[in-house]
Amino acid sequence: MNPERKIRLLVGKVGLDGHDRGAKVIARALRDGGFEVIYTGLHQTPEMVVQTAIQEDVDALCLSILSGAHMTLFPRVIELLRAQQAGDIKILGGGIIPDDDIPRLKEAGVLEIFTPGATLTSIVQFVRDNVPPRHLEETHVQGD
Ligand code: B12
Repeated sequence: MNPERKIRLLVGKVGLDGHDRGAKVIARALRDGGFEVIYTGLHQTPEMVVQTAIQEDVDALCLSILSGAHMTLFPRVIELLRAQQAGDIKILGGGIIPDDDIPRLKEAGVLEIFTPGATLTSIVQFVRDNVPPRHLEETHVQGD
């Protein structure tokens, strides 16, 4: 693997939530920020999003949830990632998420949550500072 490769991100929408404006805004901002971005589209199951994240070998999964189902969907996604030895994929989240839920989501394994008013610059900077490439150990050439 090329150690210079761009950080790869999956922007995902899980559940019945039809609010996709924020996800699209975030996907565009991250792409403009220099990352490789894949967007799942609406109405994915946690299983589908996790499968895509693994197949696309992303460094972080960026979930946008405005439906109120975050306390069910985030932990389920994390559980599925860990079950498939992909628990090192970072999870970022955003959307309509009450302040009281944020510490509990972080305890469950979400790296950071961004709510309405978060600037796109701060989100891009957070990814730069906190999402390292996975699989760095694979950069060793056999015989080294
Ligand atoms: C526009 C809107 C709609 C549009 C959606 C259009 C679309 N294609 O997205 C329409 C009219 C379709 C709609 C419908 C409904 N809506 Co509506 N909608 C809104 C509204 C007014 C704005 C959402 C928005 O687009 N904001 C602009 C984007 C850019 O902001 P954002 O998504 O919040 O993203 C920012 C941050 O949250 C963060 N972020 C978001 N995701 C992510 C992800 C990552 C990884 C990161 C890092 C950051 C991040 O970064 C962004 C920049 O700051 C909100 C109220 C509000 N003020 O938020 C209600 C709101 C979300 N809707 C609500 C509801 C209830 C509904 C309906 C159920 C209403 C109904 N009874 O029919 C339906 C559900 C439809 C469905 N199938 O899901 C509620 C949700 C309540 C809750 N979760 O507790 C809200 C909060 C209104 C309210 N105050 O009650 N809605």
